[in-house]
Amino acid sequence: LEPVRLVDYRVPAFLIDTVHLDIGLDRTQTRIVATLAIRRNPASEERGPLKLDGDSLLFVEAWLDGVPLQTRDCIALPQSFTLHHVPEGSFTLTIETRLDPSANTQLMGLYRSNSAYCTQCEAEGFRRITYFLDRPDVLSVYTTRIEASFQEAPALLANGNKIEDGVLNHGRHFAVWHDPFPKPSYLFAMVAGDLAVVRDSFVTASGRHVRLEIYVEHGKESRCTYAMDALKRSMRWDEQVFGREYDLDIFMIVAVSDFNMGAMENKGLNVFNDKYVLALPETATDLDYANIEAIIAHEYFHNWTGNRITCRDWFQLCLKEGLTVFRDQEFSSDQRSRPVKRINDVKTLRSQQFSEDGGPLAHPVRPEIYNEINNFYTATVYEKGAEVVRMLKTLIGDEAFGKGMDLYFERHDGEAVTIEDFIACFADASGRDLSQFMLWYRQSGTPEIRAEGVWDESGGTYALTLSQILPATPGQPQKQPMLFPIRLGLVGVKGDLPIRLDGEHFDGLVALTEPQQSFLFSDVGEKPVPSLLRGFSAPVKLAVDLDEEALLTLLRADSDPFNRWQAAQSYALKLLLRLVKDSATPIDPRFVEAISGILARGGDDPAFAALSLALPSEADIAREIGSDVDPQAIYGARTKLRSTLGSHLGAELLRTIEMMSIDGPYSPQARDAGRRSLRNVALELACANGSKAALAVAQAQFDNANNMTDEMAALNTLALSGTAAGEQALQGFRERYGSDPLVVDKWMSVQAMLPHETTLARVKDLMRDSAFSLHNPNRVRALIGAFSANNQTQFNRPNGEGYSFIADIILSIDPKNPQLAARLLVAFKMWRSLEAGRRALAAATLRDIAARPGLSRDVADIVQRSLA
Ligand code: B3K
Ligand code: ZN
Repeated sequence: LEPVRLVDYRVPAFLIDTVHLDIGLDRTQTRIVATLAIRRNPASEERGPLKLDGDSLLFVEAWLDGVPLQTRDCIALPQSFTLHHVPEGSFTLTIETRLDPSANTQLMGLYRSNSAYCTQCEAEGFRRITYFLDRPDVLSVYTTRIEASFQEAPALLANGNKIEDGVLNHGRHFAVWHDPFPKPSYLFAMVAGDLAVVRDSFVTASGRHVRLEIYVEHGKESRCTYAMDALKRSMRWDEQVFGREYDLDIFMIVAVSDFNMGAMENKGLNVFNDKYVLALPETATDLDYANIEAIIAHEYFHNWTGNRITCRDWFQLCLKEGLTVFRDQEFSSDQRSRPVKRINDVKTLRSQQFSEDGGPLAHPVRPEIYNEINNFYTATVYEKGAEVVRMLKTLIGDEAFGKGMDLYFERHDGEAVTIEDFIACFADASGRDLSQFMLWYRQSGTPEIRAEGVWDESGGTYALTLSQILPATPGQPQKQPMLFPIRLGLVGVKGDLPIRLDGEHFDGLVALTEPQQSFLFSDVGEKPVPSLLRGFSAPVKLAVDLDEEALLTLLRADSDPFNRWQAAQSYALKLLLRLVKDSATPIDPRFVEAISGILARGGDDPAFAALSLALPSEADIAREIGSDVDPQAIYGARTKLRSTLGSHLGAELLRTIEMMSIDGPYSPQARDAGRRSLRNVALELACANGSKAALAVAQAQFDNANNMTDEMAALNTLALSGTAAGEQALQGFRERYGSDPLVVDKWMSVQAMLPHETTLARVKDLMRDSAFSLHNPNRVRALIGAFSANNQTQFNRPNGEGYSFIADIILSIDPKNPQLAARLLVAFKMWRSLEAGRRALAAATLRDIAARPGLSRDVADIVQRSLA
């Protein structure tokens, strides 16, 4: 593999001011004629020939300023096009290529999904359509003419505004789209097909009218209502909170069923995985609704953070992704409950990002080297990238952060920039030196913060010592001390103590900049419990020795909701770790009592209570143990704690289930979703000891639910019980929803995640189900991905069968869709922390994959880094 390095960045030797694309659609013989207005980049020293990127292209012909090029003038290969003698000044280069969209199984470039044509260009898919300087710092104004059979593709869409359309001979028609905003090639998109459209409109703050259109398969129109509503709320929110207005006359979203990721922010024409657009109460869960809201917002917000201001190179991916995730998190917090959103985001961060950062695939938020850029759309770039923006806001304060954002938009609109450019805006706005802060972009690994406190009763002081430990990560044995915003408070029996730091009223925030630092708080009249890292103010592992009593104090009296939740988690984790070591450890009655207390107060904030009741996951426990992990022992410990809680709290759980039931029609709003989540967590716990009464409640819920959230929760609980009723429910569900792929995906996932001995055989059976296909990423992720990523005991079967099963699937998908195959392979990211037997089997499986000839770059890169 040939790595690409940040230090090798050079400005482009040529600029492409305009692009005219002429696309003649045909299922197997699509004709592309690209006319590029090119000139040498005055900022570049390079004087050589013009070399354009290509990927598997079939060249037909080329013209220079309208004159056909001879074979001696240029070399056209599948992977590149070179023009030897470049004219002085501006010139036009016209290149014709042929594509076979039907044969495109990678889902990059121009491909077919069901009966529609669509494109995906980020990161390097445009070069699969035509030869180009396919890099994000080449910004061009695009005009796209699409021609197709009217019957096959009545809808012809591309970026920008439609400037012309018309009817042609032989049943063909055309449309011309013009996008006035210069953009990099990765934001190009084109869609054509026989699609239904749902229309709405939006008036911007300055009074401009914008047409909104969502395109879906015929018959799915009624499933777009929520997405459209989320879009309008996103547009308003970005005006109100970031002062950003939409800029074209039309904004379109297309839902397709074959898509490698969640969605894509192409200028004015977002393309979505249909899973993140389509929703009806009877087909989508509360989580689906929340995801739709967040992803619609995320892609829309990219219009400013990503599109108007884009990345100079792919190393800067977090410039747009970390910032846009931060923005969508803030949006969801404002639309729903801020503490609940924060807890959920931290759960995702810990499960996805901390595990990545602690294993062989660890990389900085801004990587400095890559083999395959598609493998860097990671939790580190996205989720940790968002945490870095959040920390910046915490450090410099809301006002300076707002000014910094305004400055960023003002200074860099229309440019392709770097993280340094971004951070400079905040340094300028706040007057702060942010050079140490930059280490968050450069140093990989999850820092550990150790805290120790000493209370001096007679002097009424509390000395808190914080130290930072920065573990070695791939390629980074040594690290420099980093800057951490630590929100904290001291909590007494009745709540937060009003304390002073260095004689001043303490505002709740300290900055840790040294390897070790002490802070002396005064006015501490009673023995305090430190509440550290409030709101999870930095993405770190916190090591602080709090005993059970201290955790109970926080759980009861901390003013910070995140740390109240964290106290319950930490308590459960303490218990679980003891149970993993010794399964005979008795369950601490104070914990059961605390859970009972959470149940009793559940009605105050059901969503929050539900999160507090949910025990740390098997993966959470594994991460905490860190090495020589035995997934079966973890499962056993967690099962024992769940069933003990179920037995001790049976009556209270049933009461909560009853209290949280909702009369009337389904609403996806946070209030009702919170009640359902508490009800369903309680249901799962109540059934954990096999209680007949509780299982009967689950059965009734399964039979009578008026929404997919409750139906799925009941199905999951029944299936987990391993009873005949569970099997019957699974069968009934399949019969009920057989024709709805997105719902059948859920049914597949539930079964793939069952922690039962029979699950692997079941998954193999399900692969023969008519609804399954190895070609569709959603199907593969629902069944195979759910098994490998979310079934700790069965994926990690002690005999290695789980590993070899996944390896075979990866190898069979790789030739068709390398991105999908590489994603599945990431399931091995924690292999080094397993106990010796499983570790050896996982290593053997990885080595076997690595030894196969003809691996894609995507898979080769992941497997090599995993083994390094
Ligand atoms: N920018 C796209 C991701 C593209 C992934 C390419 N392999 C979606 C998003 O983050 O909004
Ligand atoms: Zn994004």
